[in-house]
Amino acid sequence: MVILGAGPAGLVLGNILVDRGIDCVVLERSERAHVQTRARAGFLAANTVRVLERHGLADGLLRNGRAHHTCEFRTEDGRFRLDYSGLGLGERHTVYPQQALVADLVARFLERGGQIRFGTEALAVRGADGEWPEVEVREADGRPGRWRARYVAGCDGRHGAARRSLPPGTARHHRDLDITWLGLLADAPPSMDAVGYAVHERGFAGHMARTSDVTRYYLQCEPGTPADAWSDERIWDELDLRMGAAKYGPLHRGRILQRSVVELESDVLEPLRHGALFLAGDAAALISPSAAKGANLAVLEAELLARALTDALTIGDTEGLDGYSARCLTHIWRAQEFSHWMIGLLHGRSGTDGESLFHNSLRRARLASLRTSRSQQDWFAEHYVGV
Ligand code: RFL
Repeated sequence: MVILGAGPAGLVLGNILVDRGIDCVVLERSERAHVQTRARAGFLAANTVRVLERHGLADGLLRNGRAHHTCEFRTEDGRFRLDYSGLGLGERHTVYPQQALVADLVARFLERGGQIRFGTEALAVRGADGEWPEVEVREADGRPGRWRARYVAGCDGRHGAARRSLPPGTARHHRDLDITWLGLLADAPPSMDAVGYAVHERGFAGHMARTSDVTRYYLQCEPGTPADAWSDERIWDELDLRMGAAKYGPLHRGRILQRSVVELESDVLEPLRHGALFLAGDAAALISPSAAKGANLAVLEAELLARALTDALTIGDTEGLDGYSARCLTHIWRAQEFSHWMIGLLHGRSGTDGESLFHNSLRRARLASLRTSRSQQDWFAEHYVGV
């Protein structure tokens, strides 16, 4: 078995397969130090934690992760909090930085006897419609190479080789939202004990804890804004303004450790199987980070694929592989639906034309329902923390 990519999808898949005695190699373009320090997600859904626990992959997050169950909306009509552990299915998130999870998964995979080829870039998957597909690679020493396997899992993200190797005619459902965020990692403790969502006429601002010393912030900006366009001071002033620091208390400031431009964009490939090539994680579908679903879907899909591959490779039962794409797509589309609902909730429009005014009034009504309707809050909680 060849797995492309050592992110959450590829590493969960690899860990489960190796644990079941299936020989597999992970080909990863980057170096180990890079994948173990790449800060991205942090909010793991209850189901994700259950999957990781089931396969002996949750020691680190159970030891060092922190339970999280409240979000706070700050709007033109005041602020309100939802404790989602008391709503919907009564579940909560575990906050654990994605890079820490990846480091745990790499260590466990190697302990279990798995092989990871860091610095090895997959270039193309050939012959996926045959029995033994091949992956063409550039090895760590720069030389070309080939890996053959009974199956290939494309867990190499949105720009990976798996997507590039799909046959013509693969459907790509795509939506570009024309909304841009600055994704910021601040060397500062969280400023509140909740995820903060500020809906402001100047744009969206978000606050999400990562560790006791590091906090993620998002700041909506004009599309095309370069990551370094704003000074640290301007960033903090703008966050203060949008999050209503004058009214609700100042934010804990600190050095901005990392900044990236996040274009809100979603896509889903269909189907997720092409012969012996299977897609999982961001390679299968890209989901904007507004509802923190990407890493959670990656883990869920990895478990489904691992089960199906184990049945195929150990007892020759291919029913799971045949149903893999349809099963995952059901989860993916539900997550996309909720993520787009969140995008509509969190972003206003700046124009004064009829369309913008209508959008902003709908958004306000949606927030009012969420503030006052228990059934709406239950619905929100179930989808917010679930995958
Ligand atoms: P990854 O993590 O991108 O891993 C793919 C791996 O493949 C490697 N690769 C290749 N290797 C070999 N050959 C090639 N040709 C290759 N091309 C790429 C890459 O180096 C990499 O190591 O994909 P995976 O495993 O599918 O996991 C998906 C998640 O990483 C992603 O969905 C989340 O980070 C999204 N996301 C969030 N998801 C959540 O569930 N909760 C969150 O709170 C959350 N916050 C976020 C996020 C994504 C963000 N960014 C990246 C926009 C916050 C941010 C800022």
